Amino acid sequence: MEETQRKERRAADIQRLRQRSKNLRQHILTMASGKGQGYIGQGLGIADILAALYFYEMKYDPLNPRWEKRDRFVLSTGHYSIALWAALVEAGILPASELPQYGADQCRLEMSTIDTTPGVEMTGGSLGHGLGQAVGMALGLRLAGESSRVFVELSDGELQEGSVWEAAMSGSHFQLDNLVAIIDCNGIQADGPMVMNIEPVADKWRAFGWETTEIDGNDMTQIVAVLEAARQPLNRPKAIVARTLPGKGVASIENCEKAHFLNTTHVDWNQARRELELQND
Ligand SMILES: Cc1ncc(C[n+]2csc(CCOP(=O)(O)OP(=O)(O)O)c2C)c(N)n1
Repeated sequence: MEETQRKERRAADIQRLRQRSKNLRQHILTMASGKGQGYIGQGLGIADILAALYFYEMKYDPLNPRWEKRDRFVLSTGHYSIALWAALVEAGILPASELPQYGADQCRLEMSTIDTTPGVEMTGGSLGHGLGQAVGMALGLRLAGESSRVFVELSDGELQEGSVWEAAMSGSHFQLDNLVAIIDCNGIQADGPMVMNIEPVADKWRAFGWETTEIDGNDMTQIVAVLEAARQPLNRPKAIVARTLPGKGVASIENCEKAHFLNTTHVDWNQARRELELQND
């Protein structure tokens, strides 16, 4: 009986999170249709992971984004900001009325993250710095005796930066149990496939001493399971290698050859919104 109840609760959680993913993707479409361009493929690809982080795993206070006991989310790839804005709107930290301003001059929803916008831990733009900052945050929190955790997103192209591996080495050296890295492996880099081969990604993280799991980053059941497993104290940081599909959920964007920075004159927004609504994964 208990097992049946547990399974039912889990199925309800997954359904609820899938709805959150859809909401995030709708917010992304609102931003993209306003601007007519942006890093839309990456945003749609990583929406499931952000939905799980913000609505299943992380603790934060929408009314007080600087709450000292919050878990930290570091978006290392500043150009993925569109996904973070969607999550922060859905979490009630930013108002939905600002979505159409994405990428406009003087707005808070910049095309690359800026830490003056509520809910943002790190200004992004220059790749290769998020993990180092996340290591520092995790170490600082532990030294302060805080139980807060640090989640950091990285991209596959970013793994070509040497600074990532210095930080990876220190994360395991300091046995940062409170640190979880999520590597968004969407298979693209700038305007084409990966420039330099980075495989086997999971083996590299294991070699650097991280507890590593590889998942389908668009499968909510797998995302929830790996986040739960990452709570386990093992005296080492956790890496989640997430394979995602750029443009996930909108066929005309999924099929784009150059999905890194999209001009969206070809996208029929009403059709895209309907597609998202009809999805029952
Ligand atoms: C240090 C640094 N070098 C180069 C760039 C320029 N740049 C911006 S996005 C990008 C592609 C990075 O690969 P990835 O994040 O995997 O690509 P995506 O999935 O967004 O296509 C590059 C090279 C940068 N922002 N920072």
